[in-house]
Amino acid sequence: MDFKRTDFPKDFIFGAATSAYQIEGHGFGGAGRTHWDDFAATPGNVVRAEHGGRACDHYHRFAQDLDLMADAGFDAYRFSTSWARVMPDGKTVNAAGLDFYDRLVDAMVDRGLQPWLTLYHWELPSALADLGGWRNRDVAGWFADFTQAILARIGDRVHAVSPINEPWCVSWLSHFEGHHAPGLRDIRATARAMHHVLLAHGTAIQAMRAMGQKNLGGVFNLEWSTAGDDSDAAARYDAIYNRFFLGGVFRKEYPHLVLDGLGPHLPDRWQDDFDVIGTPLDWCGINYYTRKVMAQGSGPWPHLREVDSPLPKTQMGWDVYPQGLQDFLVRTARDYTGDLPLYVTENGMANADVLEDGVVADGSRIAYFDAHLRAVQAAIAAGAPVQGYFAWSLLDNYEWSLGYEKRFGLVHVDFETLTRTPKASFAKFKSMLRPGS
Ligand code: IFM
Repeated sequence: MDFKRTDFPKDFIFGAATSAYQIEGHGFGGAGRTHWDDFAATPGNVVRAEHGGRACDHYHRFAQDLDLMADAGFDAYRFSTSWARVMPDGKTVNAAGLDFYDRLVDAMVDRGLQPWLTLYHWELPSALADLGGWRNRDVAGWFADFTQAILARIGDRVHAVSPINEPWCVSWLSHFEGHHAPGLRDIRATARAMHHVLLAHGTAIQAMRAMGQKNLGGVFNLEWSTAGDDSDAAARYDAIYNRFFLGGVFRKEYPHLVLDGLGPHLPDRWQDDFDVIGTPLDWCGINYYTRKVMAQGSGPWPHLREVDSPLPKTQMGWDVYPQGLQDFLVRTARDYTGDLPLYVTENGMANADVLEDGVVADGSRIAYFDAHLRAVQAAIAAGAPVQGYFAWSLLDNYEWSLGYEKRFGLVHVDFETLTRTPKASFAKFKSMLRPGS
């Protein structure tokens, strides 16, 4: 990973990303209960029933964490705001919550870091989950109110905004597979959540446009699917995971391979919502980690079966497949976004890191970043308008249902003492971004 800034286009930005519930410490500052607290409290849902109550204590240590961002020479910090911190019951403002994000954004600006805001990264207030959460169409209006409350306070200083991180995770992973809060396995709930998450995205974009907010985008997690047989299973997986969300936002259509299963369960007159869902954006963010090999399965729709793959794996058990990032960047521009700027808004790997004598030698993570940054260069050479790259994540943090065991950070966190130790991968970014420092 021996890049120079000049190996990337002029004005290409480098950043690192985090999210509120994963690092802040939700027990502090008057934040309300979230559906992740409920999910984690149910035995068996989360490794060791771990939750985000303290996490990395970023709530109190954010200055130190942003010093690390600046020390590495990053241009931008992608962070999120917790709905339940700002509105503990989902609707009423907690002044301490807004004050926290005000201080946080000031601290970014003071250090010369562009604040890249994600409004929602998964901590739905429990009070709204009780009203049906993402299954309830009213979520779009509640989310617009939250959006306005945040932007009225910090919108003057944020550089870019996206409403919702990874709509596939908010809907399919959480309502069909049951692996994330609220832990449902229900096709009807899934269809509604998938549609409503896009409706909420578009409603928030319109609310922000009305406030004069600039530089608005959407962030999609994409996972490549390789055919494991000669059926259309890989295309079905691709349609559910990737093309449903990109298609709704950029083409105002859902793929027929998804409608085959979800069509009967979508809300009435769903087609009428496409003008809101497809409200034009200023950029598109792609979160990319891995691929899967998919074949025809024998279970109910979507009849999918994952096939073992020979590729090297990360600590998550995910294939290392940088070609997928290159192909997604090129394909997204070609099929969905045209000349719109693309950003890799998350990319990174979990690794079983060991801290020894103050050093974390995470060579496999360095190799992962190296290969994926080369994939970005190849996509740019092929004409994809990629303008930035954010590593996931600045800190080791709460990896949702996998608790604190999976380490994605550039900076090691000791979850007993909360000591931060920059890893070798952090040093690599620093030598690229601040040569000779
Ligand atoms: O930790 C998550 C993050 O919250 C969303 N994108 C994927 C990361 C790794 O699983």
